[in-house]
Amino acid sequence: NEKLVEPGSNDAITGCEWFPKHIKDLDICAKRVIMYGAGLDADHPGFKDQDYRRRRLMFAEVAMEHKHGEAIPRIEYTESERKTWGVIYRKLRELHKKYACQEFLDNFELLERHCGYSENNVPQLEDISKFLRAKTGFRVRPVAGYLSARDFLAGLAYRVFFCTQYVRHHADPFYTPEPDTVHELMGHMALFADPDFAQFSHEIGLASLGASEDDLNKLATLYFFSIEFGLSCDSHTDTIDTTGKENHKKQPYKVYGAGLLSSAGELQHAIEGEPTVLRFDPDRVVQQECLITTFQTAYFYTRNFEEAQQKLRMFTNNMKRPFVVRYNAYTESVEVLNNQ
Ligand code: NLE
Ligand code: FE2
Repeated sequence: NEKLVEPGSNDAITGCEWFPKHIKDLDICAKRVIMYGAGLDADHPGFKDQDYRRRRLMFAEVAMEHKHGEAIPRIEYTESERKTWGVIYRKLRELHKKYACQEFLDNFELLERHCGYSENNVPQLEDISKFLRAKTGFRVRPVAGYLSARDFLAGLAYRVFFCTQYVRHHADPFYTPEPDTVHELMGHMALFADPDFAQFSHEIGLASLGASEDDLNKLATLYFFSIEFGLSCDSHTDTIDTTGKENHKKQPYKVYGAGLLSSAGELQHAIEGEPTVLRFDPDRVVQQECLITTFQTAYFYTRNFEEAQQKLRMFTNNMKRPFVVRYNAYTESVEVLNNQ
């Protein structure tokens, strides 16, 4: 008696597109994988590797069978997977120390202390989920591949982050176009332990519930250029010349975006290369195209997460929805108000 809701279905309560009203409804979102999952595209480095494909099938099954409230199955990673993890871990930790923002570095140390993070061990989602819950109320659950932006962002409204559990193919350790557990664990997890960052993520999620197609795309773009590819810049060193031209060479940016912090290749490109770096102004950000198989050509920065939060709020306040949502943390559900 699985509940299935087709993507694009109308919502009985609001008349807008269906969205989860209770954290348990994320079981529906989690199943609607749109890319990769068990089947791999022909240009994926693991496409011709039969062992890798079999392995991915197993991960897809684990994710598809998972239900809200259950313990996340522990994975016994293979020697090859642990080796890939180790190679990336060593490389990234060096780069993190130079380029990651302080909140990331501090929380990463906690992950090393409490969640089994080390170059010799791929940490388990269940341990991280417990840790994050105690810090900010965030938790993770396994997912088989890419979800639609709508399903993915809905998770954030409930402080739930959908996490892949498989390891990228060993042929390409320093950049992968699809999320994998290295991206989630090395890139995302640390900042979900930061209260301001958690709040920012939660608010993007809430704004996405029942949003119009157009607004949803804008929110997905804001998510992309902050949580995935965001830079920060301490106020003391923030210098913008009067011509309004922002020169990244004057500004020692720090990185907080997970897509950068999990990719040695793109992290170096973002800081040592000469990409365009602009202020995170939502009206400008939403015009930028999200590139998912190549490095970004532009990145956006805020002074800190509080500023990102303020700017996001100004933006979402102007979004039109024929109802108001209120998150109830006691019942882990969303109340729909003033529905017209
Ligand atoms: N490009 C990232 C990496 O190689 O870790 C993954 C990005 C997933 C959105
Ligand atoms: Fe990600």
